Amino acid sequence: MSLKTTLIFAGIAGRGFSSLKQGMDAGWISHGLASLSAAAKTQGFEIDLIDLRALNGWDHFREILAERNPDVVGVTMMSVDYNPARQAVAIAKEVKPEIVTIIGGPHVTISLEDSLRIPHVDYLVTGEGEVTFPRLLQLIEESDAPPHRVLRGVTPNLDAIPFADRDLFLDEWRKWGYDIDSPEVPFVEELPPPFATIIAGRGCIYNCAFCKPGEDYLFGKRTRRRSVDNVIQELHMLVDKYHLASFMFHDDCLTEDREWVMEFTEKYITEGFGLPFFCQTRADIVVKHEDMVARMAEAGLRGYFVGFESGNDRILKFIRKGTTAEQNYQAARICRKYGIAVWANYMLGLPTETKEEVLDTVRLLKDIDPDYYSPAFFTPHPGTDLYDYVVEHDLSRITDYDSYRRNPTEPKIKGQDYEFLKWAMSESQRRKPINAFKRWVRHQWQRAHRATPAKVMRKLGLAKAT
Ligand code: B12
Repeated sequence: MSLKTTLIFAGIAGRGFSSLKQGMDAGWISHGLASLSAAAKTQGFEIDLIDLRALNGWDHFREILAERNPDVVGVTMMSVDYNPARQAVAIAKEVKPEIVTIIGGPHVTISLEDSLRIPHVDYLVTGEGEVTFPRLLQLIEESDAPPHRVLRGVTPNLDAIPFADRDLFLDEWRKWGYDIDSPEVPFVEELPPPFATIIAGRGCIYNCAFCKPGEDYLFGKRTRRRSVDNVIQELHMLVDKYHLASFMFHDDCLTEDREWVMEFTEKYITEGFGLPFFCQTRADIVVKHEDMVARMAEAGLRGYFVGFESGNDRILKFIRKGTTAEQNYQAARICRKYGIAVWANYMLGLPTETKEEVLDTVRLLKDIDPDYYSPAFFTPHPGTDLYDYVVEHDLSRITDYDSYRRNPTEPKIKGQDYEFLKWAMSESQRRKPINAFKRWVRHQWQRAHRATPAKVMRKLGLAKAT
């Protein structure tokens, strides 16, 4: 086939150009693009990548694009990527007016009307792209392009699509002199390189008002998970090909499916993997399924991302989290019991939230003493019920797409005192001296003994040897 397609990763809203390898925003692949690439390559298409994080500016992009001279560009975008994605499309048409431009990703799906206003876009694909993107390339190649600009992606069978094309990113990064010894950049000491992220399923059964219904438009209301065997096969491939030493699941809430987790951990143990990993969970699940937590720790789980969100029950109810402050406290205790590091996700400055309620969250964080803090100023994202609430009540202070980025730097909504929130955010991360000391001892001990929770449990006779 002669059609040449360049995929463009425009994720520079956070750290800008020349940012590759700086933290998770700039050190991880886009599974969306890696999966589209794998699907299109399997059908014989020639695909490469331009990752804006590796370039030094827009002139550099212009130069590289002219050199590559693709027939088609495909750009992915979250809402936060709107400005660089729009700019990339405009430059592509400027460099080569006959180029075909296609955009897709969460923003296109969730805010289609807004995306339709982006100039110079030939096709917009909503939903998932593994089936529809190669089909569209085929039609473009046969000069039989569809008459409609908007195509709804056909939902793929997750076991039938090829594994994410990690080399799409690695090969590109290497071209720019980045010495890559790990498919992706590890971000915590529990997960040594070579490290990779992996996705076992798409969608989430919960209904949090800061996320839903937006994500349902992308993946549907229910979660679709790959079979355990398919995920195990990918892990074998990652170990063989990249000597994988640790990984994390990107799934919104891997632990929502207890049956899947039990089957996975059983096979993971039987097949002798033993690699440490992290995944996302919820406080209520940890509390209700302590046996599953224990099993995961035995298998190699070293850390949970927990969406604690708040230490106040009214706020937890307001955001439809479906958990309680008490469950947050209990979940942290259970994690500690099994030696599982806690990565605490939480938000400050929600609509209607009072200073007293913010202080409940500060207290929660001080008490649970997480290993890692991941705070945010509440940010209303298009397509979510809380976004609609903010619009209805005229509360938004977001004036540009760049403000959807992580790492709170600026006010997001009216009615909140951001000086106070900044103080609360730093106070929430100030450890009590006793906790700082306990943490230091724990880390020294783990380092000295190269101990994983699973090894410690086996030593203490709390788990079977594998
Ligand atoms: C991993 C992840 C991250 C990683 C990003 C890693 C990376 N390099 O991309 C990190 C942790 C850095 C991150 C950060 C943020 N994230 Co995030 N993240 C995710 C998560 C959990 C998984 C993404 C993923 O890999 N999905 C699986 C792949 C296969 O799906 P996909 O990317 O959507 O791609 C498919 C389709 O969209 C489509 N498609 C995508 N691109 C294209 C392009 C073309 C041409 C076509 C045809 C099709 C197509 O086909 C793909 C295959 O089916 C999602 C939730 C989720 N479950 O998806 C949130 C999600 C994408 N993140 C979100 C948000 C809000 C953020 C933050 C803004 C949060 C914050 N305030 O800090 C930051 C922004 C970071 C920044 N750039 O500054 C939102 C986006 C909502 C929106 N309206 O844009 C999501 C949907 C979560 C949610 N429900 O709120 N995130």
